[in-house]
Amino acid sequence: MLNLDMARIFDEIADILELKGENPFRIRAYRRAARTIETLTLDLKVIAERGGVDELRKIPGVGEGIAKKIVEIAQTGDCEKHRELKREVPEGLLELLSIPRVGPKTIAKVYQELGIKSVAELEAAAKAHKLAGLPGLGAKAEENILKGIEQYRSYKGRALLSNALPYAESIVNELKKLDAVERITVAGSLRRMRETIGDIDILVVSKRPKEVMDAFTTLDGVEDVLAKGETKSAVIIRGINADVRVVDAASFGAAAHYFTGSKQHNIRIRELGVKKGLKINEYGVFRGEERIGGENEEDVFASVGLPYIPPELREDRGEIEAAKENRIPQLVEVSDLKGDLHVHTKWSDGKNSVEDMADSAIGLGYEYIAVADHSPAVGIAGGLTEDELAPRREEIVKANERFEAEGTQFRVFDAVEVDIKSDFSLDFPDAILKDFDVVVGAIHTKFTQDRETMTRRIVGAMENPNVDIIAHPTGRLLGKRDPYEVDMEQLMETAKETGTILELNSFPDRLDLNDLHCKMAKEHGVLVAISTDAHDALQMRDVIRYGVATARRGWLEAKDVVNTRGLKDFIKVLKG
Ligand code: DGT
Ligand code: CA
Ligand code: CA
Repeated sequence: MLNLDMARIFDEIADILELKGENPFRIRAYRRAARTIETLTLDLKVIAERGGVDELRKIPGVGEGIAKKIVEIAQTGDCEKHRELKREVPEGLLELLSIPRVGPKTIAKVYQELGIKSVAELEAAAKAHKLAGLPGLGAKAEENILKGIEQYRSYKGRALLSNALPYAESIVNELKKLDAVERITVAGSLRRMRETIGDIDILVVSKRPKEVMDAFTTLDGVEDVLAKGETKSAVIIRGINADVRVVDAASFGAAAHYFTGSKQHNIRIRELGVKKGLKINEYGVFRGEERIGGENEEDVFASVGLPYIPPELREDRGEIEAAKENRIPQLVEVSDLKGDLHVHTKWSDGKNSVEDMADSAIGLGYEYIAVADHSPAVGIAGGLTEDELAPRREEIVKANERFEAEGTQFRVFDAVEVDIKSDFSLDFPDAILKDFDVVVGAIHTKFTQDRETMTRRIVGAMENPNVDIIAHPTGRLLGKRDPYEVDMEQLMETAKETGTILELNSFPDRLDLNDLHCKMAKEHGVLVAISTDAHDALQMRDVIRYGVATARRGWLEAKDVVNTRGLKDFIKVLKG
């Protein structure tokens, strides 16, 4: 039982309560618990066993009711409340909740009125215009539902990187404990750190494959064994497909290269091999019958005269040409970062105080953070009112005085995430904006304006000399909301002209800028800020790896990322 499994149970409870139209506060309590649990690094099962309810209640967002359920889940694998709720709703209905643009109220309505309980039934009813007659739904809603279903299908079967990576790491850690395992690596899209993952691919070197496969197919969380053999086994683990292949030591590097992909990259490498009279496949590099390499991945690249290419670049997006010319970038790493330029505190919708966030950042080895709480328009996020600006500023000044007194080289920037409104104005007047150290502009409303209007909103914000950074520039939520229409080329040009930084938001369902946009930014000479948008101190630490992974997929080096600069150099980059 991993923390993530517990989070999944609480999310499902919240889902069902939503379908039943229950009290929003109860629903929010389960969701909050799920989000907290997801990012905990402590093992909840261990805390539950050792400290019980009392110890669990010390975790923020975990009240008595939730704590009791955690103990129950730790002991039995599930809780009665969850089982009881699941009995109340038909199987397919929960799946409908994953469709973007379709809320629980609509689902409850179409179920009660028309008995709809599957995606296919919902689609058929929308196409036959049977929904338009229901109270509160119209032709527009039908159109929206059909679009949502289309979007849902395009993501279906793919997991967010953040959902797959912890499971893959736990599989690798478990299997590593076996004496029978000599070498092990993840491969596939996961090793390339794609934003979504079709399945988890793992490679093992072992002389006793049966032991490895026995262990793999009986791991905690395995829901189904799809295939079990000495060279390949496949399971469904916590809703995600995972395969393990056992290969010979002499083939490990070749197999790692082959199964890491991408397919397009592999094809290019194989063609280079053919030109040199070599056969390159998952077993090794061969000249005629003779194996000339394949134990290590480097062998494969060396056989075609190339230096090692990091997995994140293997998409046939120019990496082979770059390798030929010895231009493979020195990709940015988490340890290069010196600050986080977008975090929230209790002053808006964050969980922690300014000082808590700062202390946590110091623990990460950072030299600065920008606490960028929301502006008033983002009401649901507890946006800052003008009255709150002075006391908040005072708290920030105090924190900075403490660091100075202690001789800690650290600075909290008084920042704001100011809403870029649909009428092109910013949510605070310039007279207020100019007093912030860092201003982060962002769109949170009216995502459906046309491309020209959306572009003008952002360009206008960049042209404001007070705005330093544009947050999550395309507004997408993976699996939930498409990016809004925007002229990215124009954004890049204006960012360059105005010296505006573009954010790469590290939240696993945002990753916005995406990998391709990062590469564009680099080519335009636009600086990228890899920020977390953390709403608590643990998130600040835990989600940054996803942003860095995306930056690496976008070819970014430390010099392309503004928050790799030390405090003094960073200040010089700010406007004004
Ligand atoms: P995914 O799982 O859809 O997120 O993407 P991948 O890239 O992990 O793809 P997957 O799991 O189907 O296969 C793993 C790797 O195996 C893939 O990246 C490249 C390699 N591979 C699979 N099929 C082929 C193929 O037909 N030709 C070549 N050259 N490579 C292949
Ligand atoms: Ca895969
Ligand atoms: Ca696979």
